[in-house]
Amino acid sequence: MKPTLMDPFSLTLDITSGQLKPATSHVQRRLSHMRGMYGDAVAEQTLLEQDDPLIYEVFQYDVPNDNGQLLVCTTVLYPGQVGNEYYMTKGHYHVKADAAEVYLVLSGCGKLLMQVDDRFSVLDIGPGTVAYVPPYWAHRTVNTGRTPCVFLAVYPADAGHDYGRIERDGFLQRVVAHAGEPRLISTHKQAS
Ligand code: S6P
Ligand code: ZN
Repeated sequence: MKPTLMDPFSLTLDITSGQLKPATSHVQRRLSHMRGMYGDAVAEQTLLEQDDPLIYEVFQYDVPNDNGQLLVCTTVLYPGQVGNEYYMTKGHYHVKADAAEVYLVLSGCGKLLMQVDDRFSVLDIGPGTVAYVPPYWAHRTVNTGRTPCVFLAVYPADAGHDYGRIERDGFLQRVVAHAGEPRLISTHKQAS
C-alpha cells in the first residue's frame, strides 16, 4: 500500500527568541516539574516557595510519530542557578535508543552533557555550534551564560523521551558556578 503523502511545509524561526511559528506544542518547564534534579535541595525549596521559576520552554511543530518522519523544535533555556548549579534541561534518553539527534545553537548557551553506561561527554556550545547526539546517548543542556540559550533540534519523530532513568540516576556530572566560572563536579558517590 502506498503511504499517505504529507504536504511539504516551512516554519518561521525567530533566531533571537527561539519562537517557532506555527508551533503545535509548547512545553514550559518550571522548577516544580524537575523536583530533585538539582543538587541543592534547600535552594530548590526556597525557589519553589518564592516563585517556582520558569527554567525552559520548548516549541515544536508536530508531525505523525512514524518511522521516517522528523521533528523540529526549539528550546529556550533561561539563565539562572539553583544554588550554585546552572539551569539545565531535565535530560533524557530516547525510547527508541538508536535515534540520534542534531542541535543547532542559535544564541547564548553553555554545555551539552551526554552519557551512556559509564561514559560521559561534555561539549561547549554557543552560537553556530552544530552538535551531534549519537544513538544511545542521554543528553542534557546547561545554560552557563547570562542570556537565554536558544537551540534548534531535529530528531526522528518516533524517538520518544525516556526521562525516568535520568530522574532516578541523574547525570554523572553537574555544572556548578565556582568563583563565577562553570565547573564540572562528579556526582559519583565516594566509597566509605
Ligand atoms: C528532543 C530534544 C530537545 C529537548 C529539549 C528539552 O529530543 O533533545 O528538544 O526535548 O531541549 O529537554 P528535555 O530533556 O526536557 O526533553
Ligand atoms: Zn532528545
